[in-house]
Amino acid sequence: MSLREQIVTLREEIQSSLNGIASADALEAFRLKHLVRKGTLQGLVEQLRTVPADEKPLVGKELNALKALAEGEYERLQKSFETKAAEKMIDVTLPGRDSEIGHVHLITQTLEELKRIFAALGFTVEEGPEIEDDYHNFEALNFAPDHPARDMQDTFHIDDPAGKYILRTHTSPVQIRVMERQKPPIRAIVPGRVYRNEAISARSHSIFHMMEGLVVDEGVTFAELQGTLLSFAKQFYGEKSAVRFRPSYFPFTEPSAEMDVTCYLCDGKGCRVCKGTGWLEILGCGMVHPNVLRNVNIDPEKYTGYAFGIGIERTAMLRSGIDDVRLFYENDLRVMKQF
Ligand code: 2U9
Repeated sequence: MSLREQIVTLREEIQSSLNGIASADALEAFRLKHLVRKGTLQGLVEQLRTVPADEKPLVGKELNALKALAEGEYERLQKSFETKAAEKMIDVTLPGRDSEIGHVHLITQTLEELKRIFAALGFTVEEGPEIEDDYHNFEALNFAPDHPARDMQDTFHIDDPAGKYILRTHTSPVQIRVMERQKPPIRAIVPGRVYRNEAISARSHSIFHMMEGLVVDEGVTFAELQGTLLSFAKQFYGEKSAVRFRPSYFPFTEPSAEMDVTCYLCDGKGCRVCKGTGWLEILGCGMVHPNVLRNVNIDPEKYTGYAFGIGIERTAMLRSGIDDVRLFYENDLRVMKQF
């Protein structure tokens, strides 16, 4: 084979093996075969002596071009393997990356704390369905048939054939179910999610959480309600807290009241949060209406009861300084991480 033919053959071999080089080891094998002093290229260079003088410049040029190609490609591949190796190396001097650990949502934290306080006061925790019927959500609770809360506008209705089901607007139907299956003494709290068809704003949302309480037994009085809720307020808002009761109205309680607690931010002196009054409205309460007891076959002549309801979002907002309920449901980590 003439030297020119050998150059062509070697070029093909070099080119095809360059294409297949995928590791630093393969590249080293390539170098040892072609680029060292006893390698294929140098072997051809040595044969140049045997080429007739008039062909030498051309053949020499071709051989040089092949050498330049092989060496150039070798260097390019070597560099790329070096960068890949460097990228794989771990810099042990860099600070470690913390893995992010999630935590319980502020609404859940608030519910957990309320449950803990009332469990210590002897309350059991009860749960019930979020899809309710009109009877348990309204009728059994002494809502008049034409009460505005029963309006299609205020309540979410389920698209069922009988048109009977709704999303519960409060957790009170659960207490009805508890009394239907259990006779007094009853001492229960009911935390849960409720739904109202309201325009969503900073103050109200179509989904929110509440926790209600119910105590039914012989001889239960408004004084017992006051003592229990004062104990709760001191544990939740601080030992120094005082409470006051203002008359109110709910269909399911009579008499009904709103309970205020002294503003824990200004100790009752008046500030931005309590709007200068020194008091924060924190819950509604009252003595269970005799009609409600009758509806679940509990004799109101023998038994009395009290009940209360706490809005969780409102409670969490008061304590955390969050001023927009929508933030609870947007799950923006910049907000979530603060609580
Ligand atoms: C039964 C009998 C009585 C539950 C009560 C309130 C007062 C009350 C609101 C607080 C803020 C709901 O989240 S909120 O909008 N609740 O003011 N709730 S008494 O009374 C009951 C419940 C069930 C069988």
